[in-house]
Amino acid sequence: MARERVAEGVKQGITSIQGLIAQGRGECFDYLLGERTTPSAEAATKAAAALLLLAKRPSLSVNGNVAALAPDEMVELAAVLNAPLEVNLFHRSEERVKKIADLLRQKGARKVLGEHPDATVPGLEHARALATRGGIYDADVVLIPLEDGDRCEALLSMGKKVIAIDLNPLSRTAKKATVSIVDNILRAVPNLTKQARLLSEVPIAEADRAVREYDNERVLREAVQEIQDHLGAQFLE
Ligand code: PTJ
Repeated sequence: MARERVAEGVKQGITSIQGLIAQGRGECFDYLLGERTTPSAEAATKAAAALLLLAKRPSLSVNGNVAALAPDEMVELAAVLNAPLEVNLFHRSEERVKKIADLLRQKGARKVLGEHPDATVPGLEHARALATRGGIYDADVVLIPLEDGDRCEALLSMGKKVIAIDLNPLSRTAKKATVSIVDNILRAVPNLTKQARLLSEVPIAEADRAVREYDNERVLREAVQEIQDHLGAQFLE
């Protein structure tokens, strides 16, 4: 089903052709993880929700794969956090930016940025550096699902906290991000919304603690161990 959504995204001009390769890689890692939300991903999701709730200016990045796979889910998360969605493409074309922005608005998004970038992220080649003030450019916490390593590092260099959603626990993005959710975006974003709702109903100290106690390197080691355990269990069957 997810593969069909991404293929349809390419046909509609929403997803890049390279997005198909990213989808294939994601499917492979999801298979290795057992196509489930693991305990380490749960822990990362709670810390990510806490970071987003504590943020002064959270911002959510949307690319062609995210728009094909989870547009409704991203719009709902943005509403719960009262955060803007920003279309931010690696293989940028103005036409694709507009199609994705239109799709998000059609799904009910209140604030969609990215069509009129007015700033650049230092350290990236021009088209890939484009960002918007009031969105990713001056956000303190940015959610980057299915993102490449250079962009993740460039945002961190600006002093931002970066939350990645990436099924590959060995990717540069996952290793560098402040919080890496090693889970399928289809499961991760609804879980993130649920956690954000739960945390917003308890004292703020709970969110503070979730952030303070979080250790991304430990979570990534656990994700790799979860893959090994899952594969080991396959051989025992
Ligand atoms: O729309 P654009 O032009 O911005 O391009 C978007 C892609 C995704 C093509 C671009 O950012 C890219 O090339 O990304 P990468 O370097 O292929 O990284 C994508 C990462 O997302 C890989 O580590 C995949 O394993 C992971 N991934 C793929 N599908 C999913 C996923 N992670 C979570 N959920 C998925 N469904």
